[in-house]
Amino acid sequence: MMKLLILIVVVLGILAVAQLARVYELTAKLRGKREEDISPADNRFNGRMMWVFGIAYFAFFLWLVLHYKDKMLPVAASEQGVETDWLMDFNWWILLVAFVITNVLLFWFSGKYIYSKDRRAYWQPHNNKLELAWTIAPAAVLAVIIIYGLQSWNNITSPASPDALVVELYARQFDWTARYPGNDGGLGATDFRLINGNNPLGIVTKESVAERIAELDAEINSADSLLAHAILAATKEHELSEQVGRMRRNKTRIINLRTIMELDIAEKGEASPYLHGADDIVIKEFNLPVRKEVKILIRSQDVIHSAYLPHMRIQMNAVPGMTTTMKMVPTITTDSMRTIMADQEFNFILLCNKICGASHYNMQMPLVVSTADEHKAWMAEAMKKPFRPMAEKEGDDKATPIGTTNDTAGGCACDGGSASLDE
Ligand SMILES: [Cu+2]
Repeated sequence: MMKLLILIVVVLGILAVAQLARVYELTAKLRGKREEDISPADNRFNGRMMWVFGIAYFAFFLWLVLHYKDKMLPVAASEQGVETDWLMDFNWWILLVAFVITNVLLFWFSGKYIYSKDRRAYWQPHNNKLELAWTIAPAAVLAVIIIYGLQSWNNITSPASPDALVVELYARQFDWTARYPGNDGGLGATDFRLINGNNPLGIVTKESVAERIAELDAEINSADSLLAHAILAATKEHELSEQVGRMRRNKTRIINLRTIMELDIAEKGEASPYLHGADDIVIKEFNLPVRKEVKILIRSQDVIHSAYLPHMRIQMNAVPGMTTTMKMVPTITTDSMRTIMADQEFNFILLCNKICGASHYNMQMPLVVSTADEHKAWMAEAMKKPFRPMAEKEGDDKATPIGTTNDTAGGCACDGGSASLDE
């Protein structure tokens, strides 16, 4: 109701001003005054109003800064975040200086140099020195910003040290899964063709390859017998035989993968990534030890997502078909941050920062930063837990659009999306 009243007042106000302007125009006409004739008093009034507006403008700017100060992100909780904040503040200061100088001059000059009959404007068609100055000054400032920015970027994307903790974040519509290396200290190889309910990240091991081949065999057999014995509509029959063709091609590729795996193991022995997957910890929790460098590997199953940790000030796209990476060193534990924020419910958060579909807004996972000992205990606990298949996540299937891996029309939870991607 209040809003409606305000709206009515505003509309009536605008109408009143319009009517006043109209009255002014008519009286001016009656007095035989031309519209282009502007008296020195008018000029002076407009000049003063430019000053008044300038002051109001800066006052409003100051109010905005102070009012929304506490709505900003809290202190950066990683080494990289501190540097990113420096870079951001550096940019703000440059902007602030340019903003104040240009706007003070704009309003001051408009008020001061109002039209006067006795004054002629200075005509300066060209000035090389001036041109040079205002080209070089911004170029130099930009160069500094770019060099500084590249340095910060390298600090996040350059190779991590060999003893960094490695964690993989796996994105799909619409959740995150984390993968930690097990006791062998290395992450296993992955292949999207192996993705199924038991192996949501497609980790390649001898067992998972055998399991997937057996699964495909069973599906091919049942589809074949359906084709041989059931009476089907022509379109359905066509669809089904296409599907069998896809599954057969998929199987061939997995058999190729098996050969590659065997050759790699024969060549590299224990160092082969195909031997490291069996003990990987696949988990719907994200836990990092404080003050330890972490190398984050990021993959996506379906569309482009983006792993964003606002409190750490880092972000990297998750791109299907490739692994992206970033590194950071968390510096504040969740507990300390709760004290800093005076909020016992506070949690660091991993967000998806790329609009990736209907439930994008809810694609998130809390991050717990703990002490080294707490993290060790958490890892020990995590190793014991069997992985809870992704499909159990409540309400998930409703939000998943057609064409992703939940599309079971292909008869298999993993075939529809991946097979069509390949052909
Ligand atoms: Cu997403």
